[in-house]
Order: sequence, then C-alpha cells, then structure tokens
Amino acid sequence: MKLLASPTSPYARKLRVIAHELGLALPVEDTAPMTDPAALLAANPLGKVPALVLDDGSAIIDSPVIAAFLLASVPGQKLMAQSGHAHWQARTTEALADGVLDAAIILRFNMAQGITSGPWVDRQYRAIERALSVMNTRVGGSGFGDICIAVACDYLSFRFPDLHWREHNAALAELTDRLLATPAFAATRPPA
Ligand SMILES: N[C@@H](CCC(=O)N[C@@H](CS)C(=O)NCC(=O)O)C(=O)O
Repeated sequence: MKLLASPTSPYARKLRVIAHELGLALPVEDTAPMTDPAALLAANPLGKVPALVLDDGSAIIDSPVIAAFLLASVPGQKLMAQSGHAHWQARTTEALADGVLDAAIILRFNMAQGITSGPWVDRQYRAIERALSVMNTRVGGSGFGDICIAVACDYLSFRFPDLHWREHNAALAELTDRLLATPAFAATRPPA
C-alpha cells in the first residue's frame, strides 16, 4: 500500500505517526493536491490528500477512515479501545482535532486570496479557540487521541505562529512538546 500525501499535510502526518506507532510500513508518494495529479484523482475524486492506495489498486480516502483501516490492520493494537465509550471518545477527539485543521485550512485558502478578516474568517478562529479549549481537557484520553491533538497543535504552530494557542492551553502544550520529541513525530516534521 502507499499513501498519496504532501509532506506538509497534517492529516497525512496523523496517519504517518499512527503507522509508525503501530509498526506498519507506510510508504508515501509525494502528491501535490492543488495540481490535480491523475493518480490522486483516480484514488480520490475529491482531489484531496491523504489517500491510501492498496496493493489491489483500490483506494481508501479521508484520514479518519484511513486511520480506522490502519488500526484494524493490527489486531490487539493499544492506541485506541476497540469498542465502547473509550472508542467513541477517542474518535470524537480525532474529529475535534481534524476540525481544527479544517478551520485552519479554510483560513489559509482565504489568506491566499487576500481575505484575512470578516465574519467567515472570525467564525473559523472562534471554532479553533473553542475546540482547543475542549481538547485541553481531553489530553490523555487515548494514545490515538493524543496523536491527533498534537498533530493539530503543531500544525497551528507551523502555519499560524501568531495564534499563541499555548497561552491558555497548558495541557495541550505539555502533550505537544512531549510527543514532538518522539521518533514518530520527529520523522514526520513538515519541511520548513
Ligand atoms: N477530511 C479530509 C481533509 C483532507 C484535506 O483537506 N487535505 C488538504 C491538504 S492538507 C487537501 O488535499 N486540499 C486540497 C483541496 O481541498 O482541494 C481528511 O481528513 O483527509
């Protein structure tokens, strides 16, 4: 299998860290989504990375679905509970962290068009702020959720250095610093 992904995609980073922690080989094929490469559109008609292409040529898309596939590939994995309340809470933490990324990416697309203010922009910042403060209370819920959180926080540091998300979110800051020092995060740091 191979992951179509750009080196800076935080959704792909989440998957690469998870694969690393699960001991799965996950080769990455450098793919720039905005140029609409044929291989990406064949795997994902939405034109987004990451997309996972399996050995039989079929594809799995959307990072939460790919994450679930990776976890299911390793029976007995310890990153996330298999079922029950803890399972759904871990997946909810993933949705929160992915939602922070979705809002951040909307902001970046707006910035690229020169739009840096207005109600739609403010709405994204408010969503990020609220989600961060809830994520701050969810640290330590699961290894999987913690990875999702740290990937999102480090993406904010990477793309929004003026956001100062650490100031009111001490648990997020401690978690992110701790996970950034692990081999999986070090190996997937986005290029400057
Ligand atoms: N929900 C998707 C979001 C993926 C996504 O937005 N990827 C960005 C790159 S980080 C992308 O491919 N954008 C291209 C586009 O929106 O056309 C996931 O979790 O995989």
